[in-house]
Amino acid sequence: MAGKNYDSKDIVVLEGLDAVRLRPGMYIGTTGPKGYHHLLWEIVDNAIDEISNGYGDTISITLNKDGSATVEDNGRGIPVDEHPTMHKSGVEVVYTTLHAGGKFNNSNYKFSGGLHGVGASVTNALSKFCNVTVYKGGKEYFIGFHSFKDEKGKMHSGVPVAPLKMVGSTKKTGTKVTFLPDEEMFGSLKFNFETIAVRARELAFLNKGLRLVLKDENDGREEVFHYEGGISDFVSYLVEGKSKLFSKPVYFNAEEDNFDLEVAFIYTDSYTESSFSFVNNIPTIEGGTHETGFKNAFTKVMNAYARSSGLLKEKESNFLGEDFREGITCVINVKMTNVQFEGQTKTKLGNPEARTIVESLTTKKLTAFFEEKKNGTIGEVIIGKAKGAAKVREAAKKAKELTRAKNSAENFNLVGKLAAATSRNREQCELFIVEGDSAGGSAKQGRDRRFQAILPLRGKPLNAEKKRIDQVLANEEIRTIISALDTGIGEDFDLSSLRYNKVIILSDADQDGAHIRAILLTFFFRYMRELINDGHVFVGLPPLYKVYKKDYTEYVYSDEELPQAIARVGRGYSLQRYKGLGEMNPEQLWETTMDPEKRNLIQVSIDDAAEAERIVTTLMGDDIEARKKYINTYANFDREDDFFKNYKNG
Ligand code: 28G
Repeated sequence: MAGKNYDSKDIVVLEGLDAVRLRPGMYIGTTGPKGYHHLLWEIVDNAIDEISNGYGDTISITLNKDGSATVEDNGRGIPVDEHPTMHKSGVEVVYTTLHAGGKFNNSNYKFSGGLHGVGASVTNALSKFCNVTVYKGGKEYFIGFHSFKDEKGKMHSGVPVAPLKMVGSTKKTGTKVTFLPDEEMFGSLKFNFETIAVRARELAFLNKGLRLVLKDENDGREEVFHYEGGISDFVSYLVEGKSKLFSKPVYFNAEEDNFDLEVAFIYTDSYTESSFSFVNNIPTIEGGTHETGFKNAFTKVMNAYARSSGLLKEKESNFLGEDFREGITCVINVKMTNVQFEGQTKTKLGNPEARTIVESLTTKKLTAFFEEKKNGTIGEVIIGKAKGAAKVREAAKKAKELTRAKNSAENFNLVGKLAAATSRNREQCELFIVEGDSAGGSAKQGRDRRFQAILPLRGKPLNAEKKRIDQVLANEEIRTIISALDTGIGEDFDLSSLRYNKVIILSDADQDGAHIRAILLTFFFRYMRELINDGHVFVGLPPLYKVYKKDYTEYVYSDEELPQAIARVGRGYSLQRYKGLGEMNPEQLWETTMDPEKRNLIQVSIDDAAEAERIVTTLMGDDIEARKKYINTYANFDREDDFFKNYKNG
């Protein structure tokens, strides 16, 4: 490091690639689907870095027929000349040098300079093969890596097959990488087009102008993600199909010594806030200093505007930040160096300077925005929304206190519908929320009362998406659920008070049942999100058919399985189609849907908060056309969805 003194932070310890196979969790978190796709994102990240630096504009991701993936960019191409001390080509250095401890202990490795490309070696280490082609200076170069066991059975990870070789001439520049995750590490996992598309779209939103082409050679599918509007387009995408309070998102960007800020927001007629923030393309799910800085500035600027425009009188008190954020859909995008992540899932930005910089840049840009006369109506719309929110805030406070008063006579009555479990051991207790009184009755009789509690729902619970919190809490079905779980809601939510380890939604396998399920999930998503994030929410799958003969019965849970089941039962079978849970007697309900040994549960998860938000608002919002379109494109919503993770015999 010329012209610079070494200090301890510059010393990086290097390890062999075999370390990655010994402790994959250290480097990719898990060897499940997330970790599998992580191998791809490590490579794509490097391509994005190159393009962010101003070289090239296009990245293609191709899923090949042999299960491998190819990533190609049109940047400068990874350096091919010999590394001064390691005596290998730059490419080989990038693909075989591992930085000790792994990225999961060292989340600020990017945008910190000098470590460009550290993740590629992790992908190489966990791949069966990894082929790299570099187009540079009129030449095409190739190097292949592979992982294998030697005669003694010892593993060798990511070893070059031969040194980098010049293989031809070319006019283009860039890098192309093809790799196959090793089934030795990942079993039979495969790349998932949808999973990749969601993240690719997000990356295209976050990196304005970037063109991301996603192809699947297995079925010819191709999608191109390219947004000249960047996060402004992201916000429009998130509110697609919802009623907006003004036509296009407010957008601003600003920078200050090595710190880039970009913000876009719009308002809809909903009553909830949906903000998403990112740092260096990584979602900061737990928020952090950048979000705080933005919120502080936003509240200050809006209150100042409300005063100066006369919409807030002298004797009236300021609006709260939450008043201004009712109905907002907002994306905050930060690029900075030396990132520090904190929090339970390391998705909270900790850098104190991010708060002050975002706060001052936002204040400056937003103030200027509202000083422009043509933007006045937007300010007025936001303040109008805040006025309504502030009014309801007081009423809601009272309603909330009511649900918290655990011993009140009213709550006692509500919980009266609940058939409680006898066990006091919360770890093993389950709550079934069951559609309809008759199914509720069967569930009460069929259950194992030691650990299973039943809460029958009479009518449809209220759609939380369309209501303010005071109305949500006025709904009896919802209040019953809140009382039964005992966690409180919203900001008061306390997971440690949860009475049931599993909360299982049981509704009919028809449109009405799907609607009730969606309403309940929306409620949990809005007011008890941690319940979902911590893995407590499940959807129970009742059977669709019973195929039987005198002495033999099979229950069938999907249309696809029906022909095989019929074949297994054989000649002379009878077929019963279940239209609802209510058609099953208590024993059947236990056997097919409630018995932990036999039942099928889907664990509800939120893999991608922004996409989940879109699904929830699209499905539960007002725009019926958009909802129909969504349901038609994702026709399998009923049984399996990206939103749900299949979870057998949970
Ligand atoms: C297609 C799949 C993934 C990349 C570049 C370009 C440069 C680079 C990448 O440098 C720093 C230097 C040698 C190890 C930088 C090219 C400066 C000048 C680059 C990619 C560290 C890495 N010319 N494009 N890395 N090296 N694309 N796409 O990985 O010693 S990585």
